[in-house]
Amino acid sequence: MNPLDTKTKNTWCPGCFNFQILAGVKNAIAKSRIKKEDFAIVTGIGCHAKIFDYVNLNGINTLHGRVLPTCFGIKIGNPNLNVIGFAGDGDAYAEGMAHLIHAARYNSDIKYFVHNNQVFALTVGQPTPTTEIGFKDKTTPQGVKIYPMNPIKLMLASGASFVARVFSDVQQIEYIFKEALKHKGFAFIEVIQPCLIFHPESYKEKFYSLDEAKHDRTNFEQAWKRAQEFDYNGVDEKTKIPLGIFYQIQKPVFEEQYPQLLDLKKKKISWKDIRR
Ligand SMILES: Cc1ncc(C[n+]2csc(CCOP(=O)(O)OP(=O)(O)O)c2C)c(N)n1
Repeated sequence: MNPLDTKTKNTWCPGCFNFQILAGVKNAIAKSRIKKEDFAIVTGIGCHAKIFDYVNLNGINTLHGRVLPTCFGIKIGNPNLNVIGFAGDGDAYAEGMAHLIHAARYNSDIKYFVHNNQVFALTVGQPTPTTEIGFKDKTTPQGVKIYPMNPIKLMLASGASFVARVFSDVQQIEYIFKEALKHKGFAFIEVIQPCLIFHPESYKEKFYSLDEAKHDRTNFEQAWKRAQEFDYNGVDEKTKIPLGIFYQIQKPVFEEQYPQLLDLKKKKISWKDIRR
């Protein structure tokens, strides 16, 4: 058995793209050679959050919308931990929206994966802030009338130091997890994750990868331009959806600016000390 596996019965729908995310995360962690006990994971509430039960790592399955403050609490309690947050788009962009903006500002060394299926899936498919106009469910029989927000633009405007989008594909997750771990600071990763039941759009033929030779990820204007290519409001024959790292710069990291936290880092606290 893989040491990252758990015995919990998996209750995601058969074929759910969350399986791909899970496999990518496990592969990336195994290949990182970082010890299991040096990770902490935090999840919100929703289908995405079940990942907490399927990866054998320490952490907190927190309240809906509160993934980032929980990550931040863990990080400043023990800055040596690699803190990874997983949220749904409802979780991240509705209930947890204010935290997201401040996380980008703080630039604490947290890696944040948003499983964006453009619906509140666990509660059976209500629209979120990234659902397209016209989408119908029982709560919106006339269809959504409010234009969706663009999280990539929001993160750029909020000062995030690492902004990426990938599809829920094992290899893409592995790649971006590795890149995010290398990054010092807050890493925002949006994962396009079709919900087979309530929002099955896969956009597959619309994706293209940002060309690392042509796209300068340190250039804000280029990142902003690429971010505008997909506005989350459905697709037409002209739509192209960029995937990859839009933006990455080095900025002061929250934990490295406070002597108390630097001292804590030197102490190398372990989970055993906390459990005592
Ligand atoms: C504060 C609060 N509001 C609402 C809920 C009810 N609720 C539980 S799961 C969920 C949907 C989660 O959707 P999302 O975050 O997009 O994750 P997904 O299920 O799509 O992975 C909601 C609204 C809750 N648990 N707490």
